[in-house]
Amino acid sequence: MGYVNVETEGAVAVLTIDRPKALNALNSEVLDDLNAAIDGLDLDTVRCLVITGAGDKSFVAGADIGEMSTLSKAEGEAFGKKGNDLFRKIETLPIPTIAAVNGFALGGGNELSMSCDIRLAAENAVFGQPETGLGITPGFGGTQRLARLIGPGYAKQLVYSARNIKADEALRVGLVNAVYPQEELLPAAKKLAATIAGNAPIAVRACKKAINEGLEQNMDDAIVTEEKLFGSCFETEDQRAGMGNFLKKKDDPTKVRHVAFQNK
Ligand code: DAK
Repeated sequence: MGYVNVETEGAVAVLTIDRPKALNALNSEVLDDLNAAIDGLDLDTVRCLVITGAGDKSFVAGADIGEMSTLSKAEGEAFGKKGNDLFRKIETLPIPTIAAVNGFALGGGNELSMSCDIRLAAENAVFGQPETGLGITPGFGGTQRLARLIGPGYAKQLVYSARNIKADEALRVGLVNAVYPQEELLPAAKKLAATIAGNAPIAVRACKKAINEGLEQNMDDAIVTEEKLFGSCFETEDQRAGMGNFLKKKDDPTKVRHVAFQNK
């Protein structure tokens, strides 16, 4: 697909945004290609998704400033909606998502990484919301997701000041989960994705839903959300296989039995 390469290894899919001449900046075509790539995933077989950028310099250097510079108010709103609809689709995708941030993650790039469940970074990664320096607000959910992820105080400081931060600071404030040397980043992301994909898919999906939906609710309602999703795992083949495996292991503690979960 034009600006997005899709590679599937077992139950893990890797989407690579590939627009090197603009450091993988998001123009309308890249957004369309990313949307089509996500729609094209076979969620019966793919159990975890990794999103990364081509090359070793940039994840995504933001929304395309050239394209945005001439937008009218109405066009700006439409562009914002296109990105927001896509990022929300990624955020609510039933399967877990990992952003492997291999360089600049600025503006829309940071916002894309934040629409994923987990962020892993290369040592050269740079994060930021530079929009106020460009005369605009973050437009793809940056004000909302950054504040939820790292807390309003630090998010406000970064958004108001338009200051970029390096991987070590991103790790310290909890924006990323881990930092790797550049060449180890994608293998580490794929390894984590494979670990996640090896667990019971119905349960993993239910956990994602429980965490995402519960965070939008008060604790009483959130606990009910969890109860329902917990209940939904029962009578599945995966629940029977997973618990059965544990009980069998108890009979023979020297044997480690791997469960091949069926997603049923
Ligand atoms: N857009 C378009 N082209 C970009 C780009 C971008 N965001 N970032 C880099 N490029 C292009 C450069 O123009 C250059 O192209 P040529 O001149 O070679 O043709 C090429 O990529 C290489 O970049 P540099 O030569 O600048 O490379 P350096 O290593 O010197 O610098 C840099 C790398 C990432 C520090 C620098 O390129 C940079 O500052 N880029 C801009 C980063 C940025 O400000 N990103 C945030 C964009 S704002 C909204 C919807 C969405 C948004 C807002 C509102 N609504 C509609 C409500 C989102 C906004 C953003 O994402």
